[in-house]
Amino acid sequence: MKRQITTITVALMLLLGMGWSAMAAPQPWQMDLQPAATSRMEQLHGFNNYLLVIITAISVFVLILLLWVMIRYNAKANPTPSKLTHSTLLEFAWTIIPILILASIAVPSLRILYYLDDLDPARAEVKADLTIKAIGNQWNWSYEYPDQGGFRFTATMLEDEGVADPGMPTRQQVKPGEPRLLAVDNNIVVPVGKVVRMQVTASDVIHSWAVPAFGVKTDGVPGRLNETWFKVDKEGIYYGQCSELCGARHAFMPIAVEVVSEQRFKEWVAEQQAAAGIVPEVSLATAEAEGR
Ligand SMILES: [Cu+2]
Repeated sequence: MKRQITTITVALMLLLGMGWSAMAAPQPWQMDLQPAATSRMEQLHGFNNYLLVIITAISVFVLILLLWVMIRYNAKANPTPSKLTHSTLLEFAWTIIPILILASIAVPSLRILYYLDDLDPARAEVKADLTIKAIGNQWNWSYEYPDQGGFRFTATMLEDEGVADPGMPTRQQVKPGEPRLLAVDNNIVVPVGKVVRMQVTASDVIHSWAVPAFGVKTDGVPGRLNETWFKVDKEGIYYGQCSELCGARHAFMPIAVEVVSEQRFKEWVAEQQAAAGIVPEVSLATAEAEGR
C-alpha cells in the first residue's frame, strides 16, 4: 500500500513537473508541446489547445450517442423498432453543424499560416534584423551569415562519451550537461528580441530545419531557397532536429540555436569574422553617424 502511494506520488510529481519545467529540448515523459519561446509558437500552442477542446467535445458527444443507442434502443429495451427512415431536420443539422465546426477550425488555422509566412518589410513587427542561411547536408548543417560579412561554419552533432563512430570523422564529445543527440560543435548564435530571417536550402537531398520551441519547420530543398522567420524572447539554447527523412544518419544532424544578448552577439560576430579573416564592413548608416 505504502509503495503504491509512493508510486502515485512520483507519477503526479512527474506530471506536474512536465508542465512547469521550461526547457528548450524534449524531456523524458514529456506529454505536451515544448514551451513556446516565440510568438509563433505561442499562437501554435493556442491553436493546439483550441483543437483539443473541439476534439474532446466531439469524442464525448459521439460516445454519449453510442451509449444512448446501446442502452435505450437495444432489442430488449425497445422490442418494436421505429419505422422512421427520414428526417429532414436531422439531416439538415448534421450537415450544417459539421460545416460550422470546420469553418471555426479553418479560419484561425489560415490566420496562423499567414502569420508564420509573413516576413513583410512593411510590417514593423516582422521586419528582419538579421539573415541566416541554413544549408542541409548529409548529415550536418552549414550556416552562413550573409549580412555579417558572410562567414560560414558547419554544425555537426557531438558524439557520445567514449563512443567513436567509425563512419564519421573524429568529432568532439558531449560535455556533462549537454543533451546527447542534440548538442553540436558549433551553435548558431542569434540576438534576443530580434527578428531573424531564416533561409533554408540543401546541398544534396531534402532536409528540414526545425526548432520546436520556435514553431519553425522549413524544408531545405536543393536548388530552392525557402524562407521563414522567428523572434526569440528569452535567452538560452534551443534544440531542434532535421525533420525530413534524409538518409541513414537523418537522426544525427541536430540543430542548436544559442540566443544571447545583443552585446554578446556582436562579440561573437567579431570573433567569427576574425577567425574567417573578414574585415568588418562599416555600414553606411554607422559611417554617416560617425561623420566619415
Ligand atoms: Cu534529415
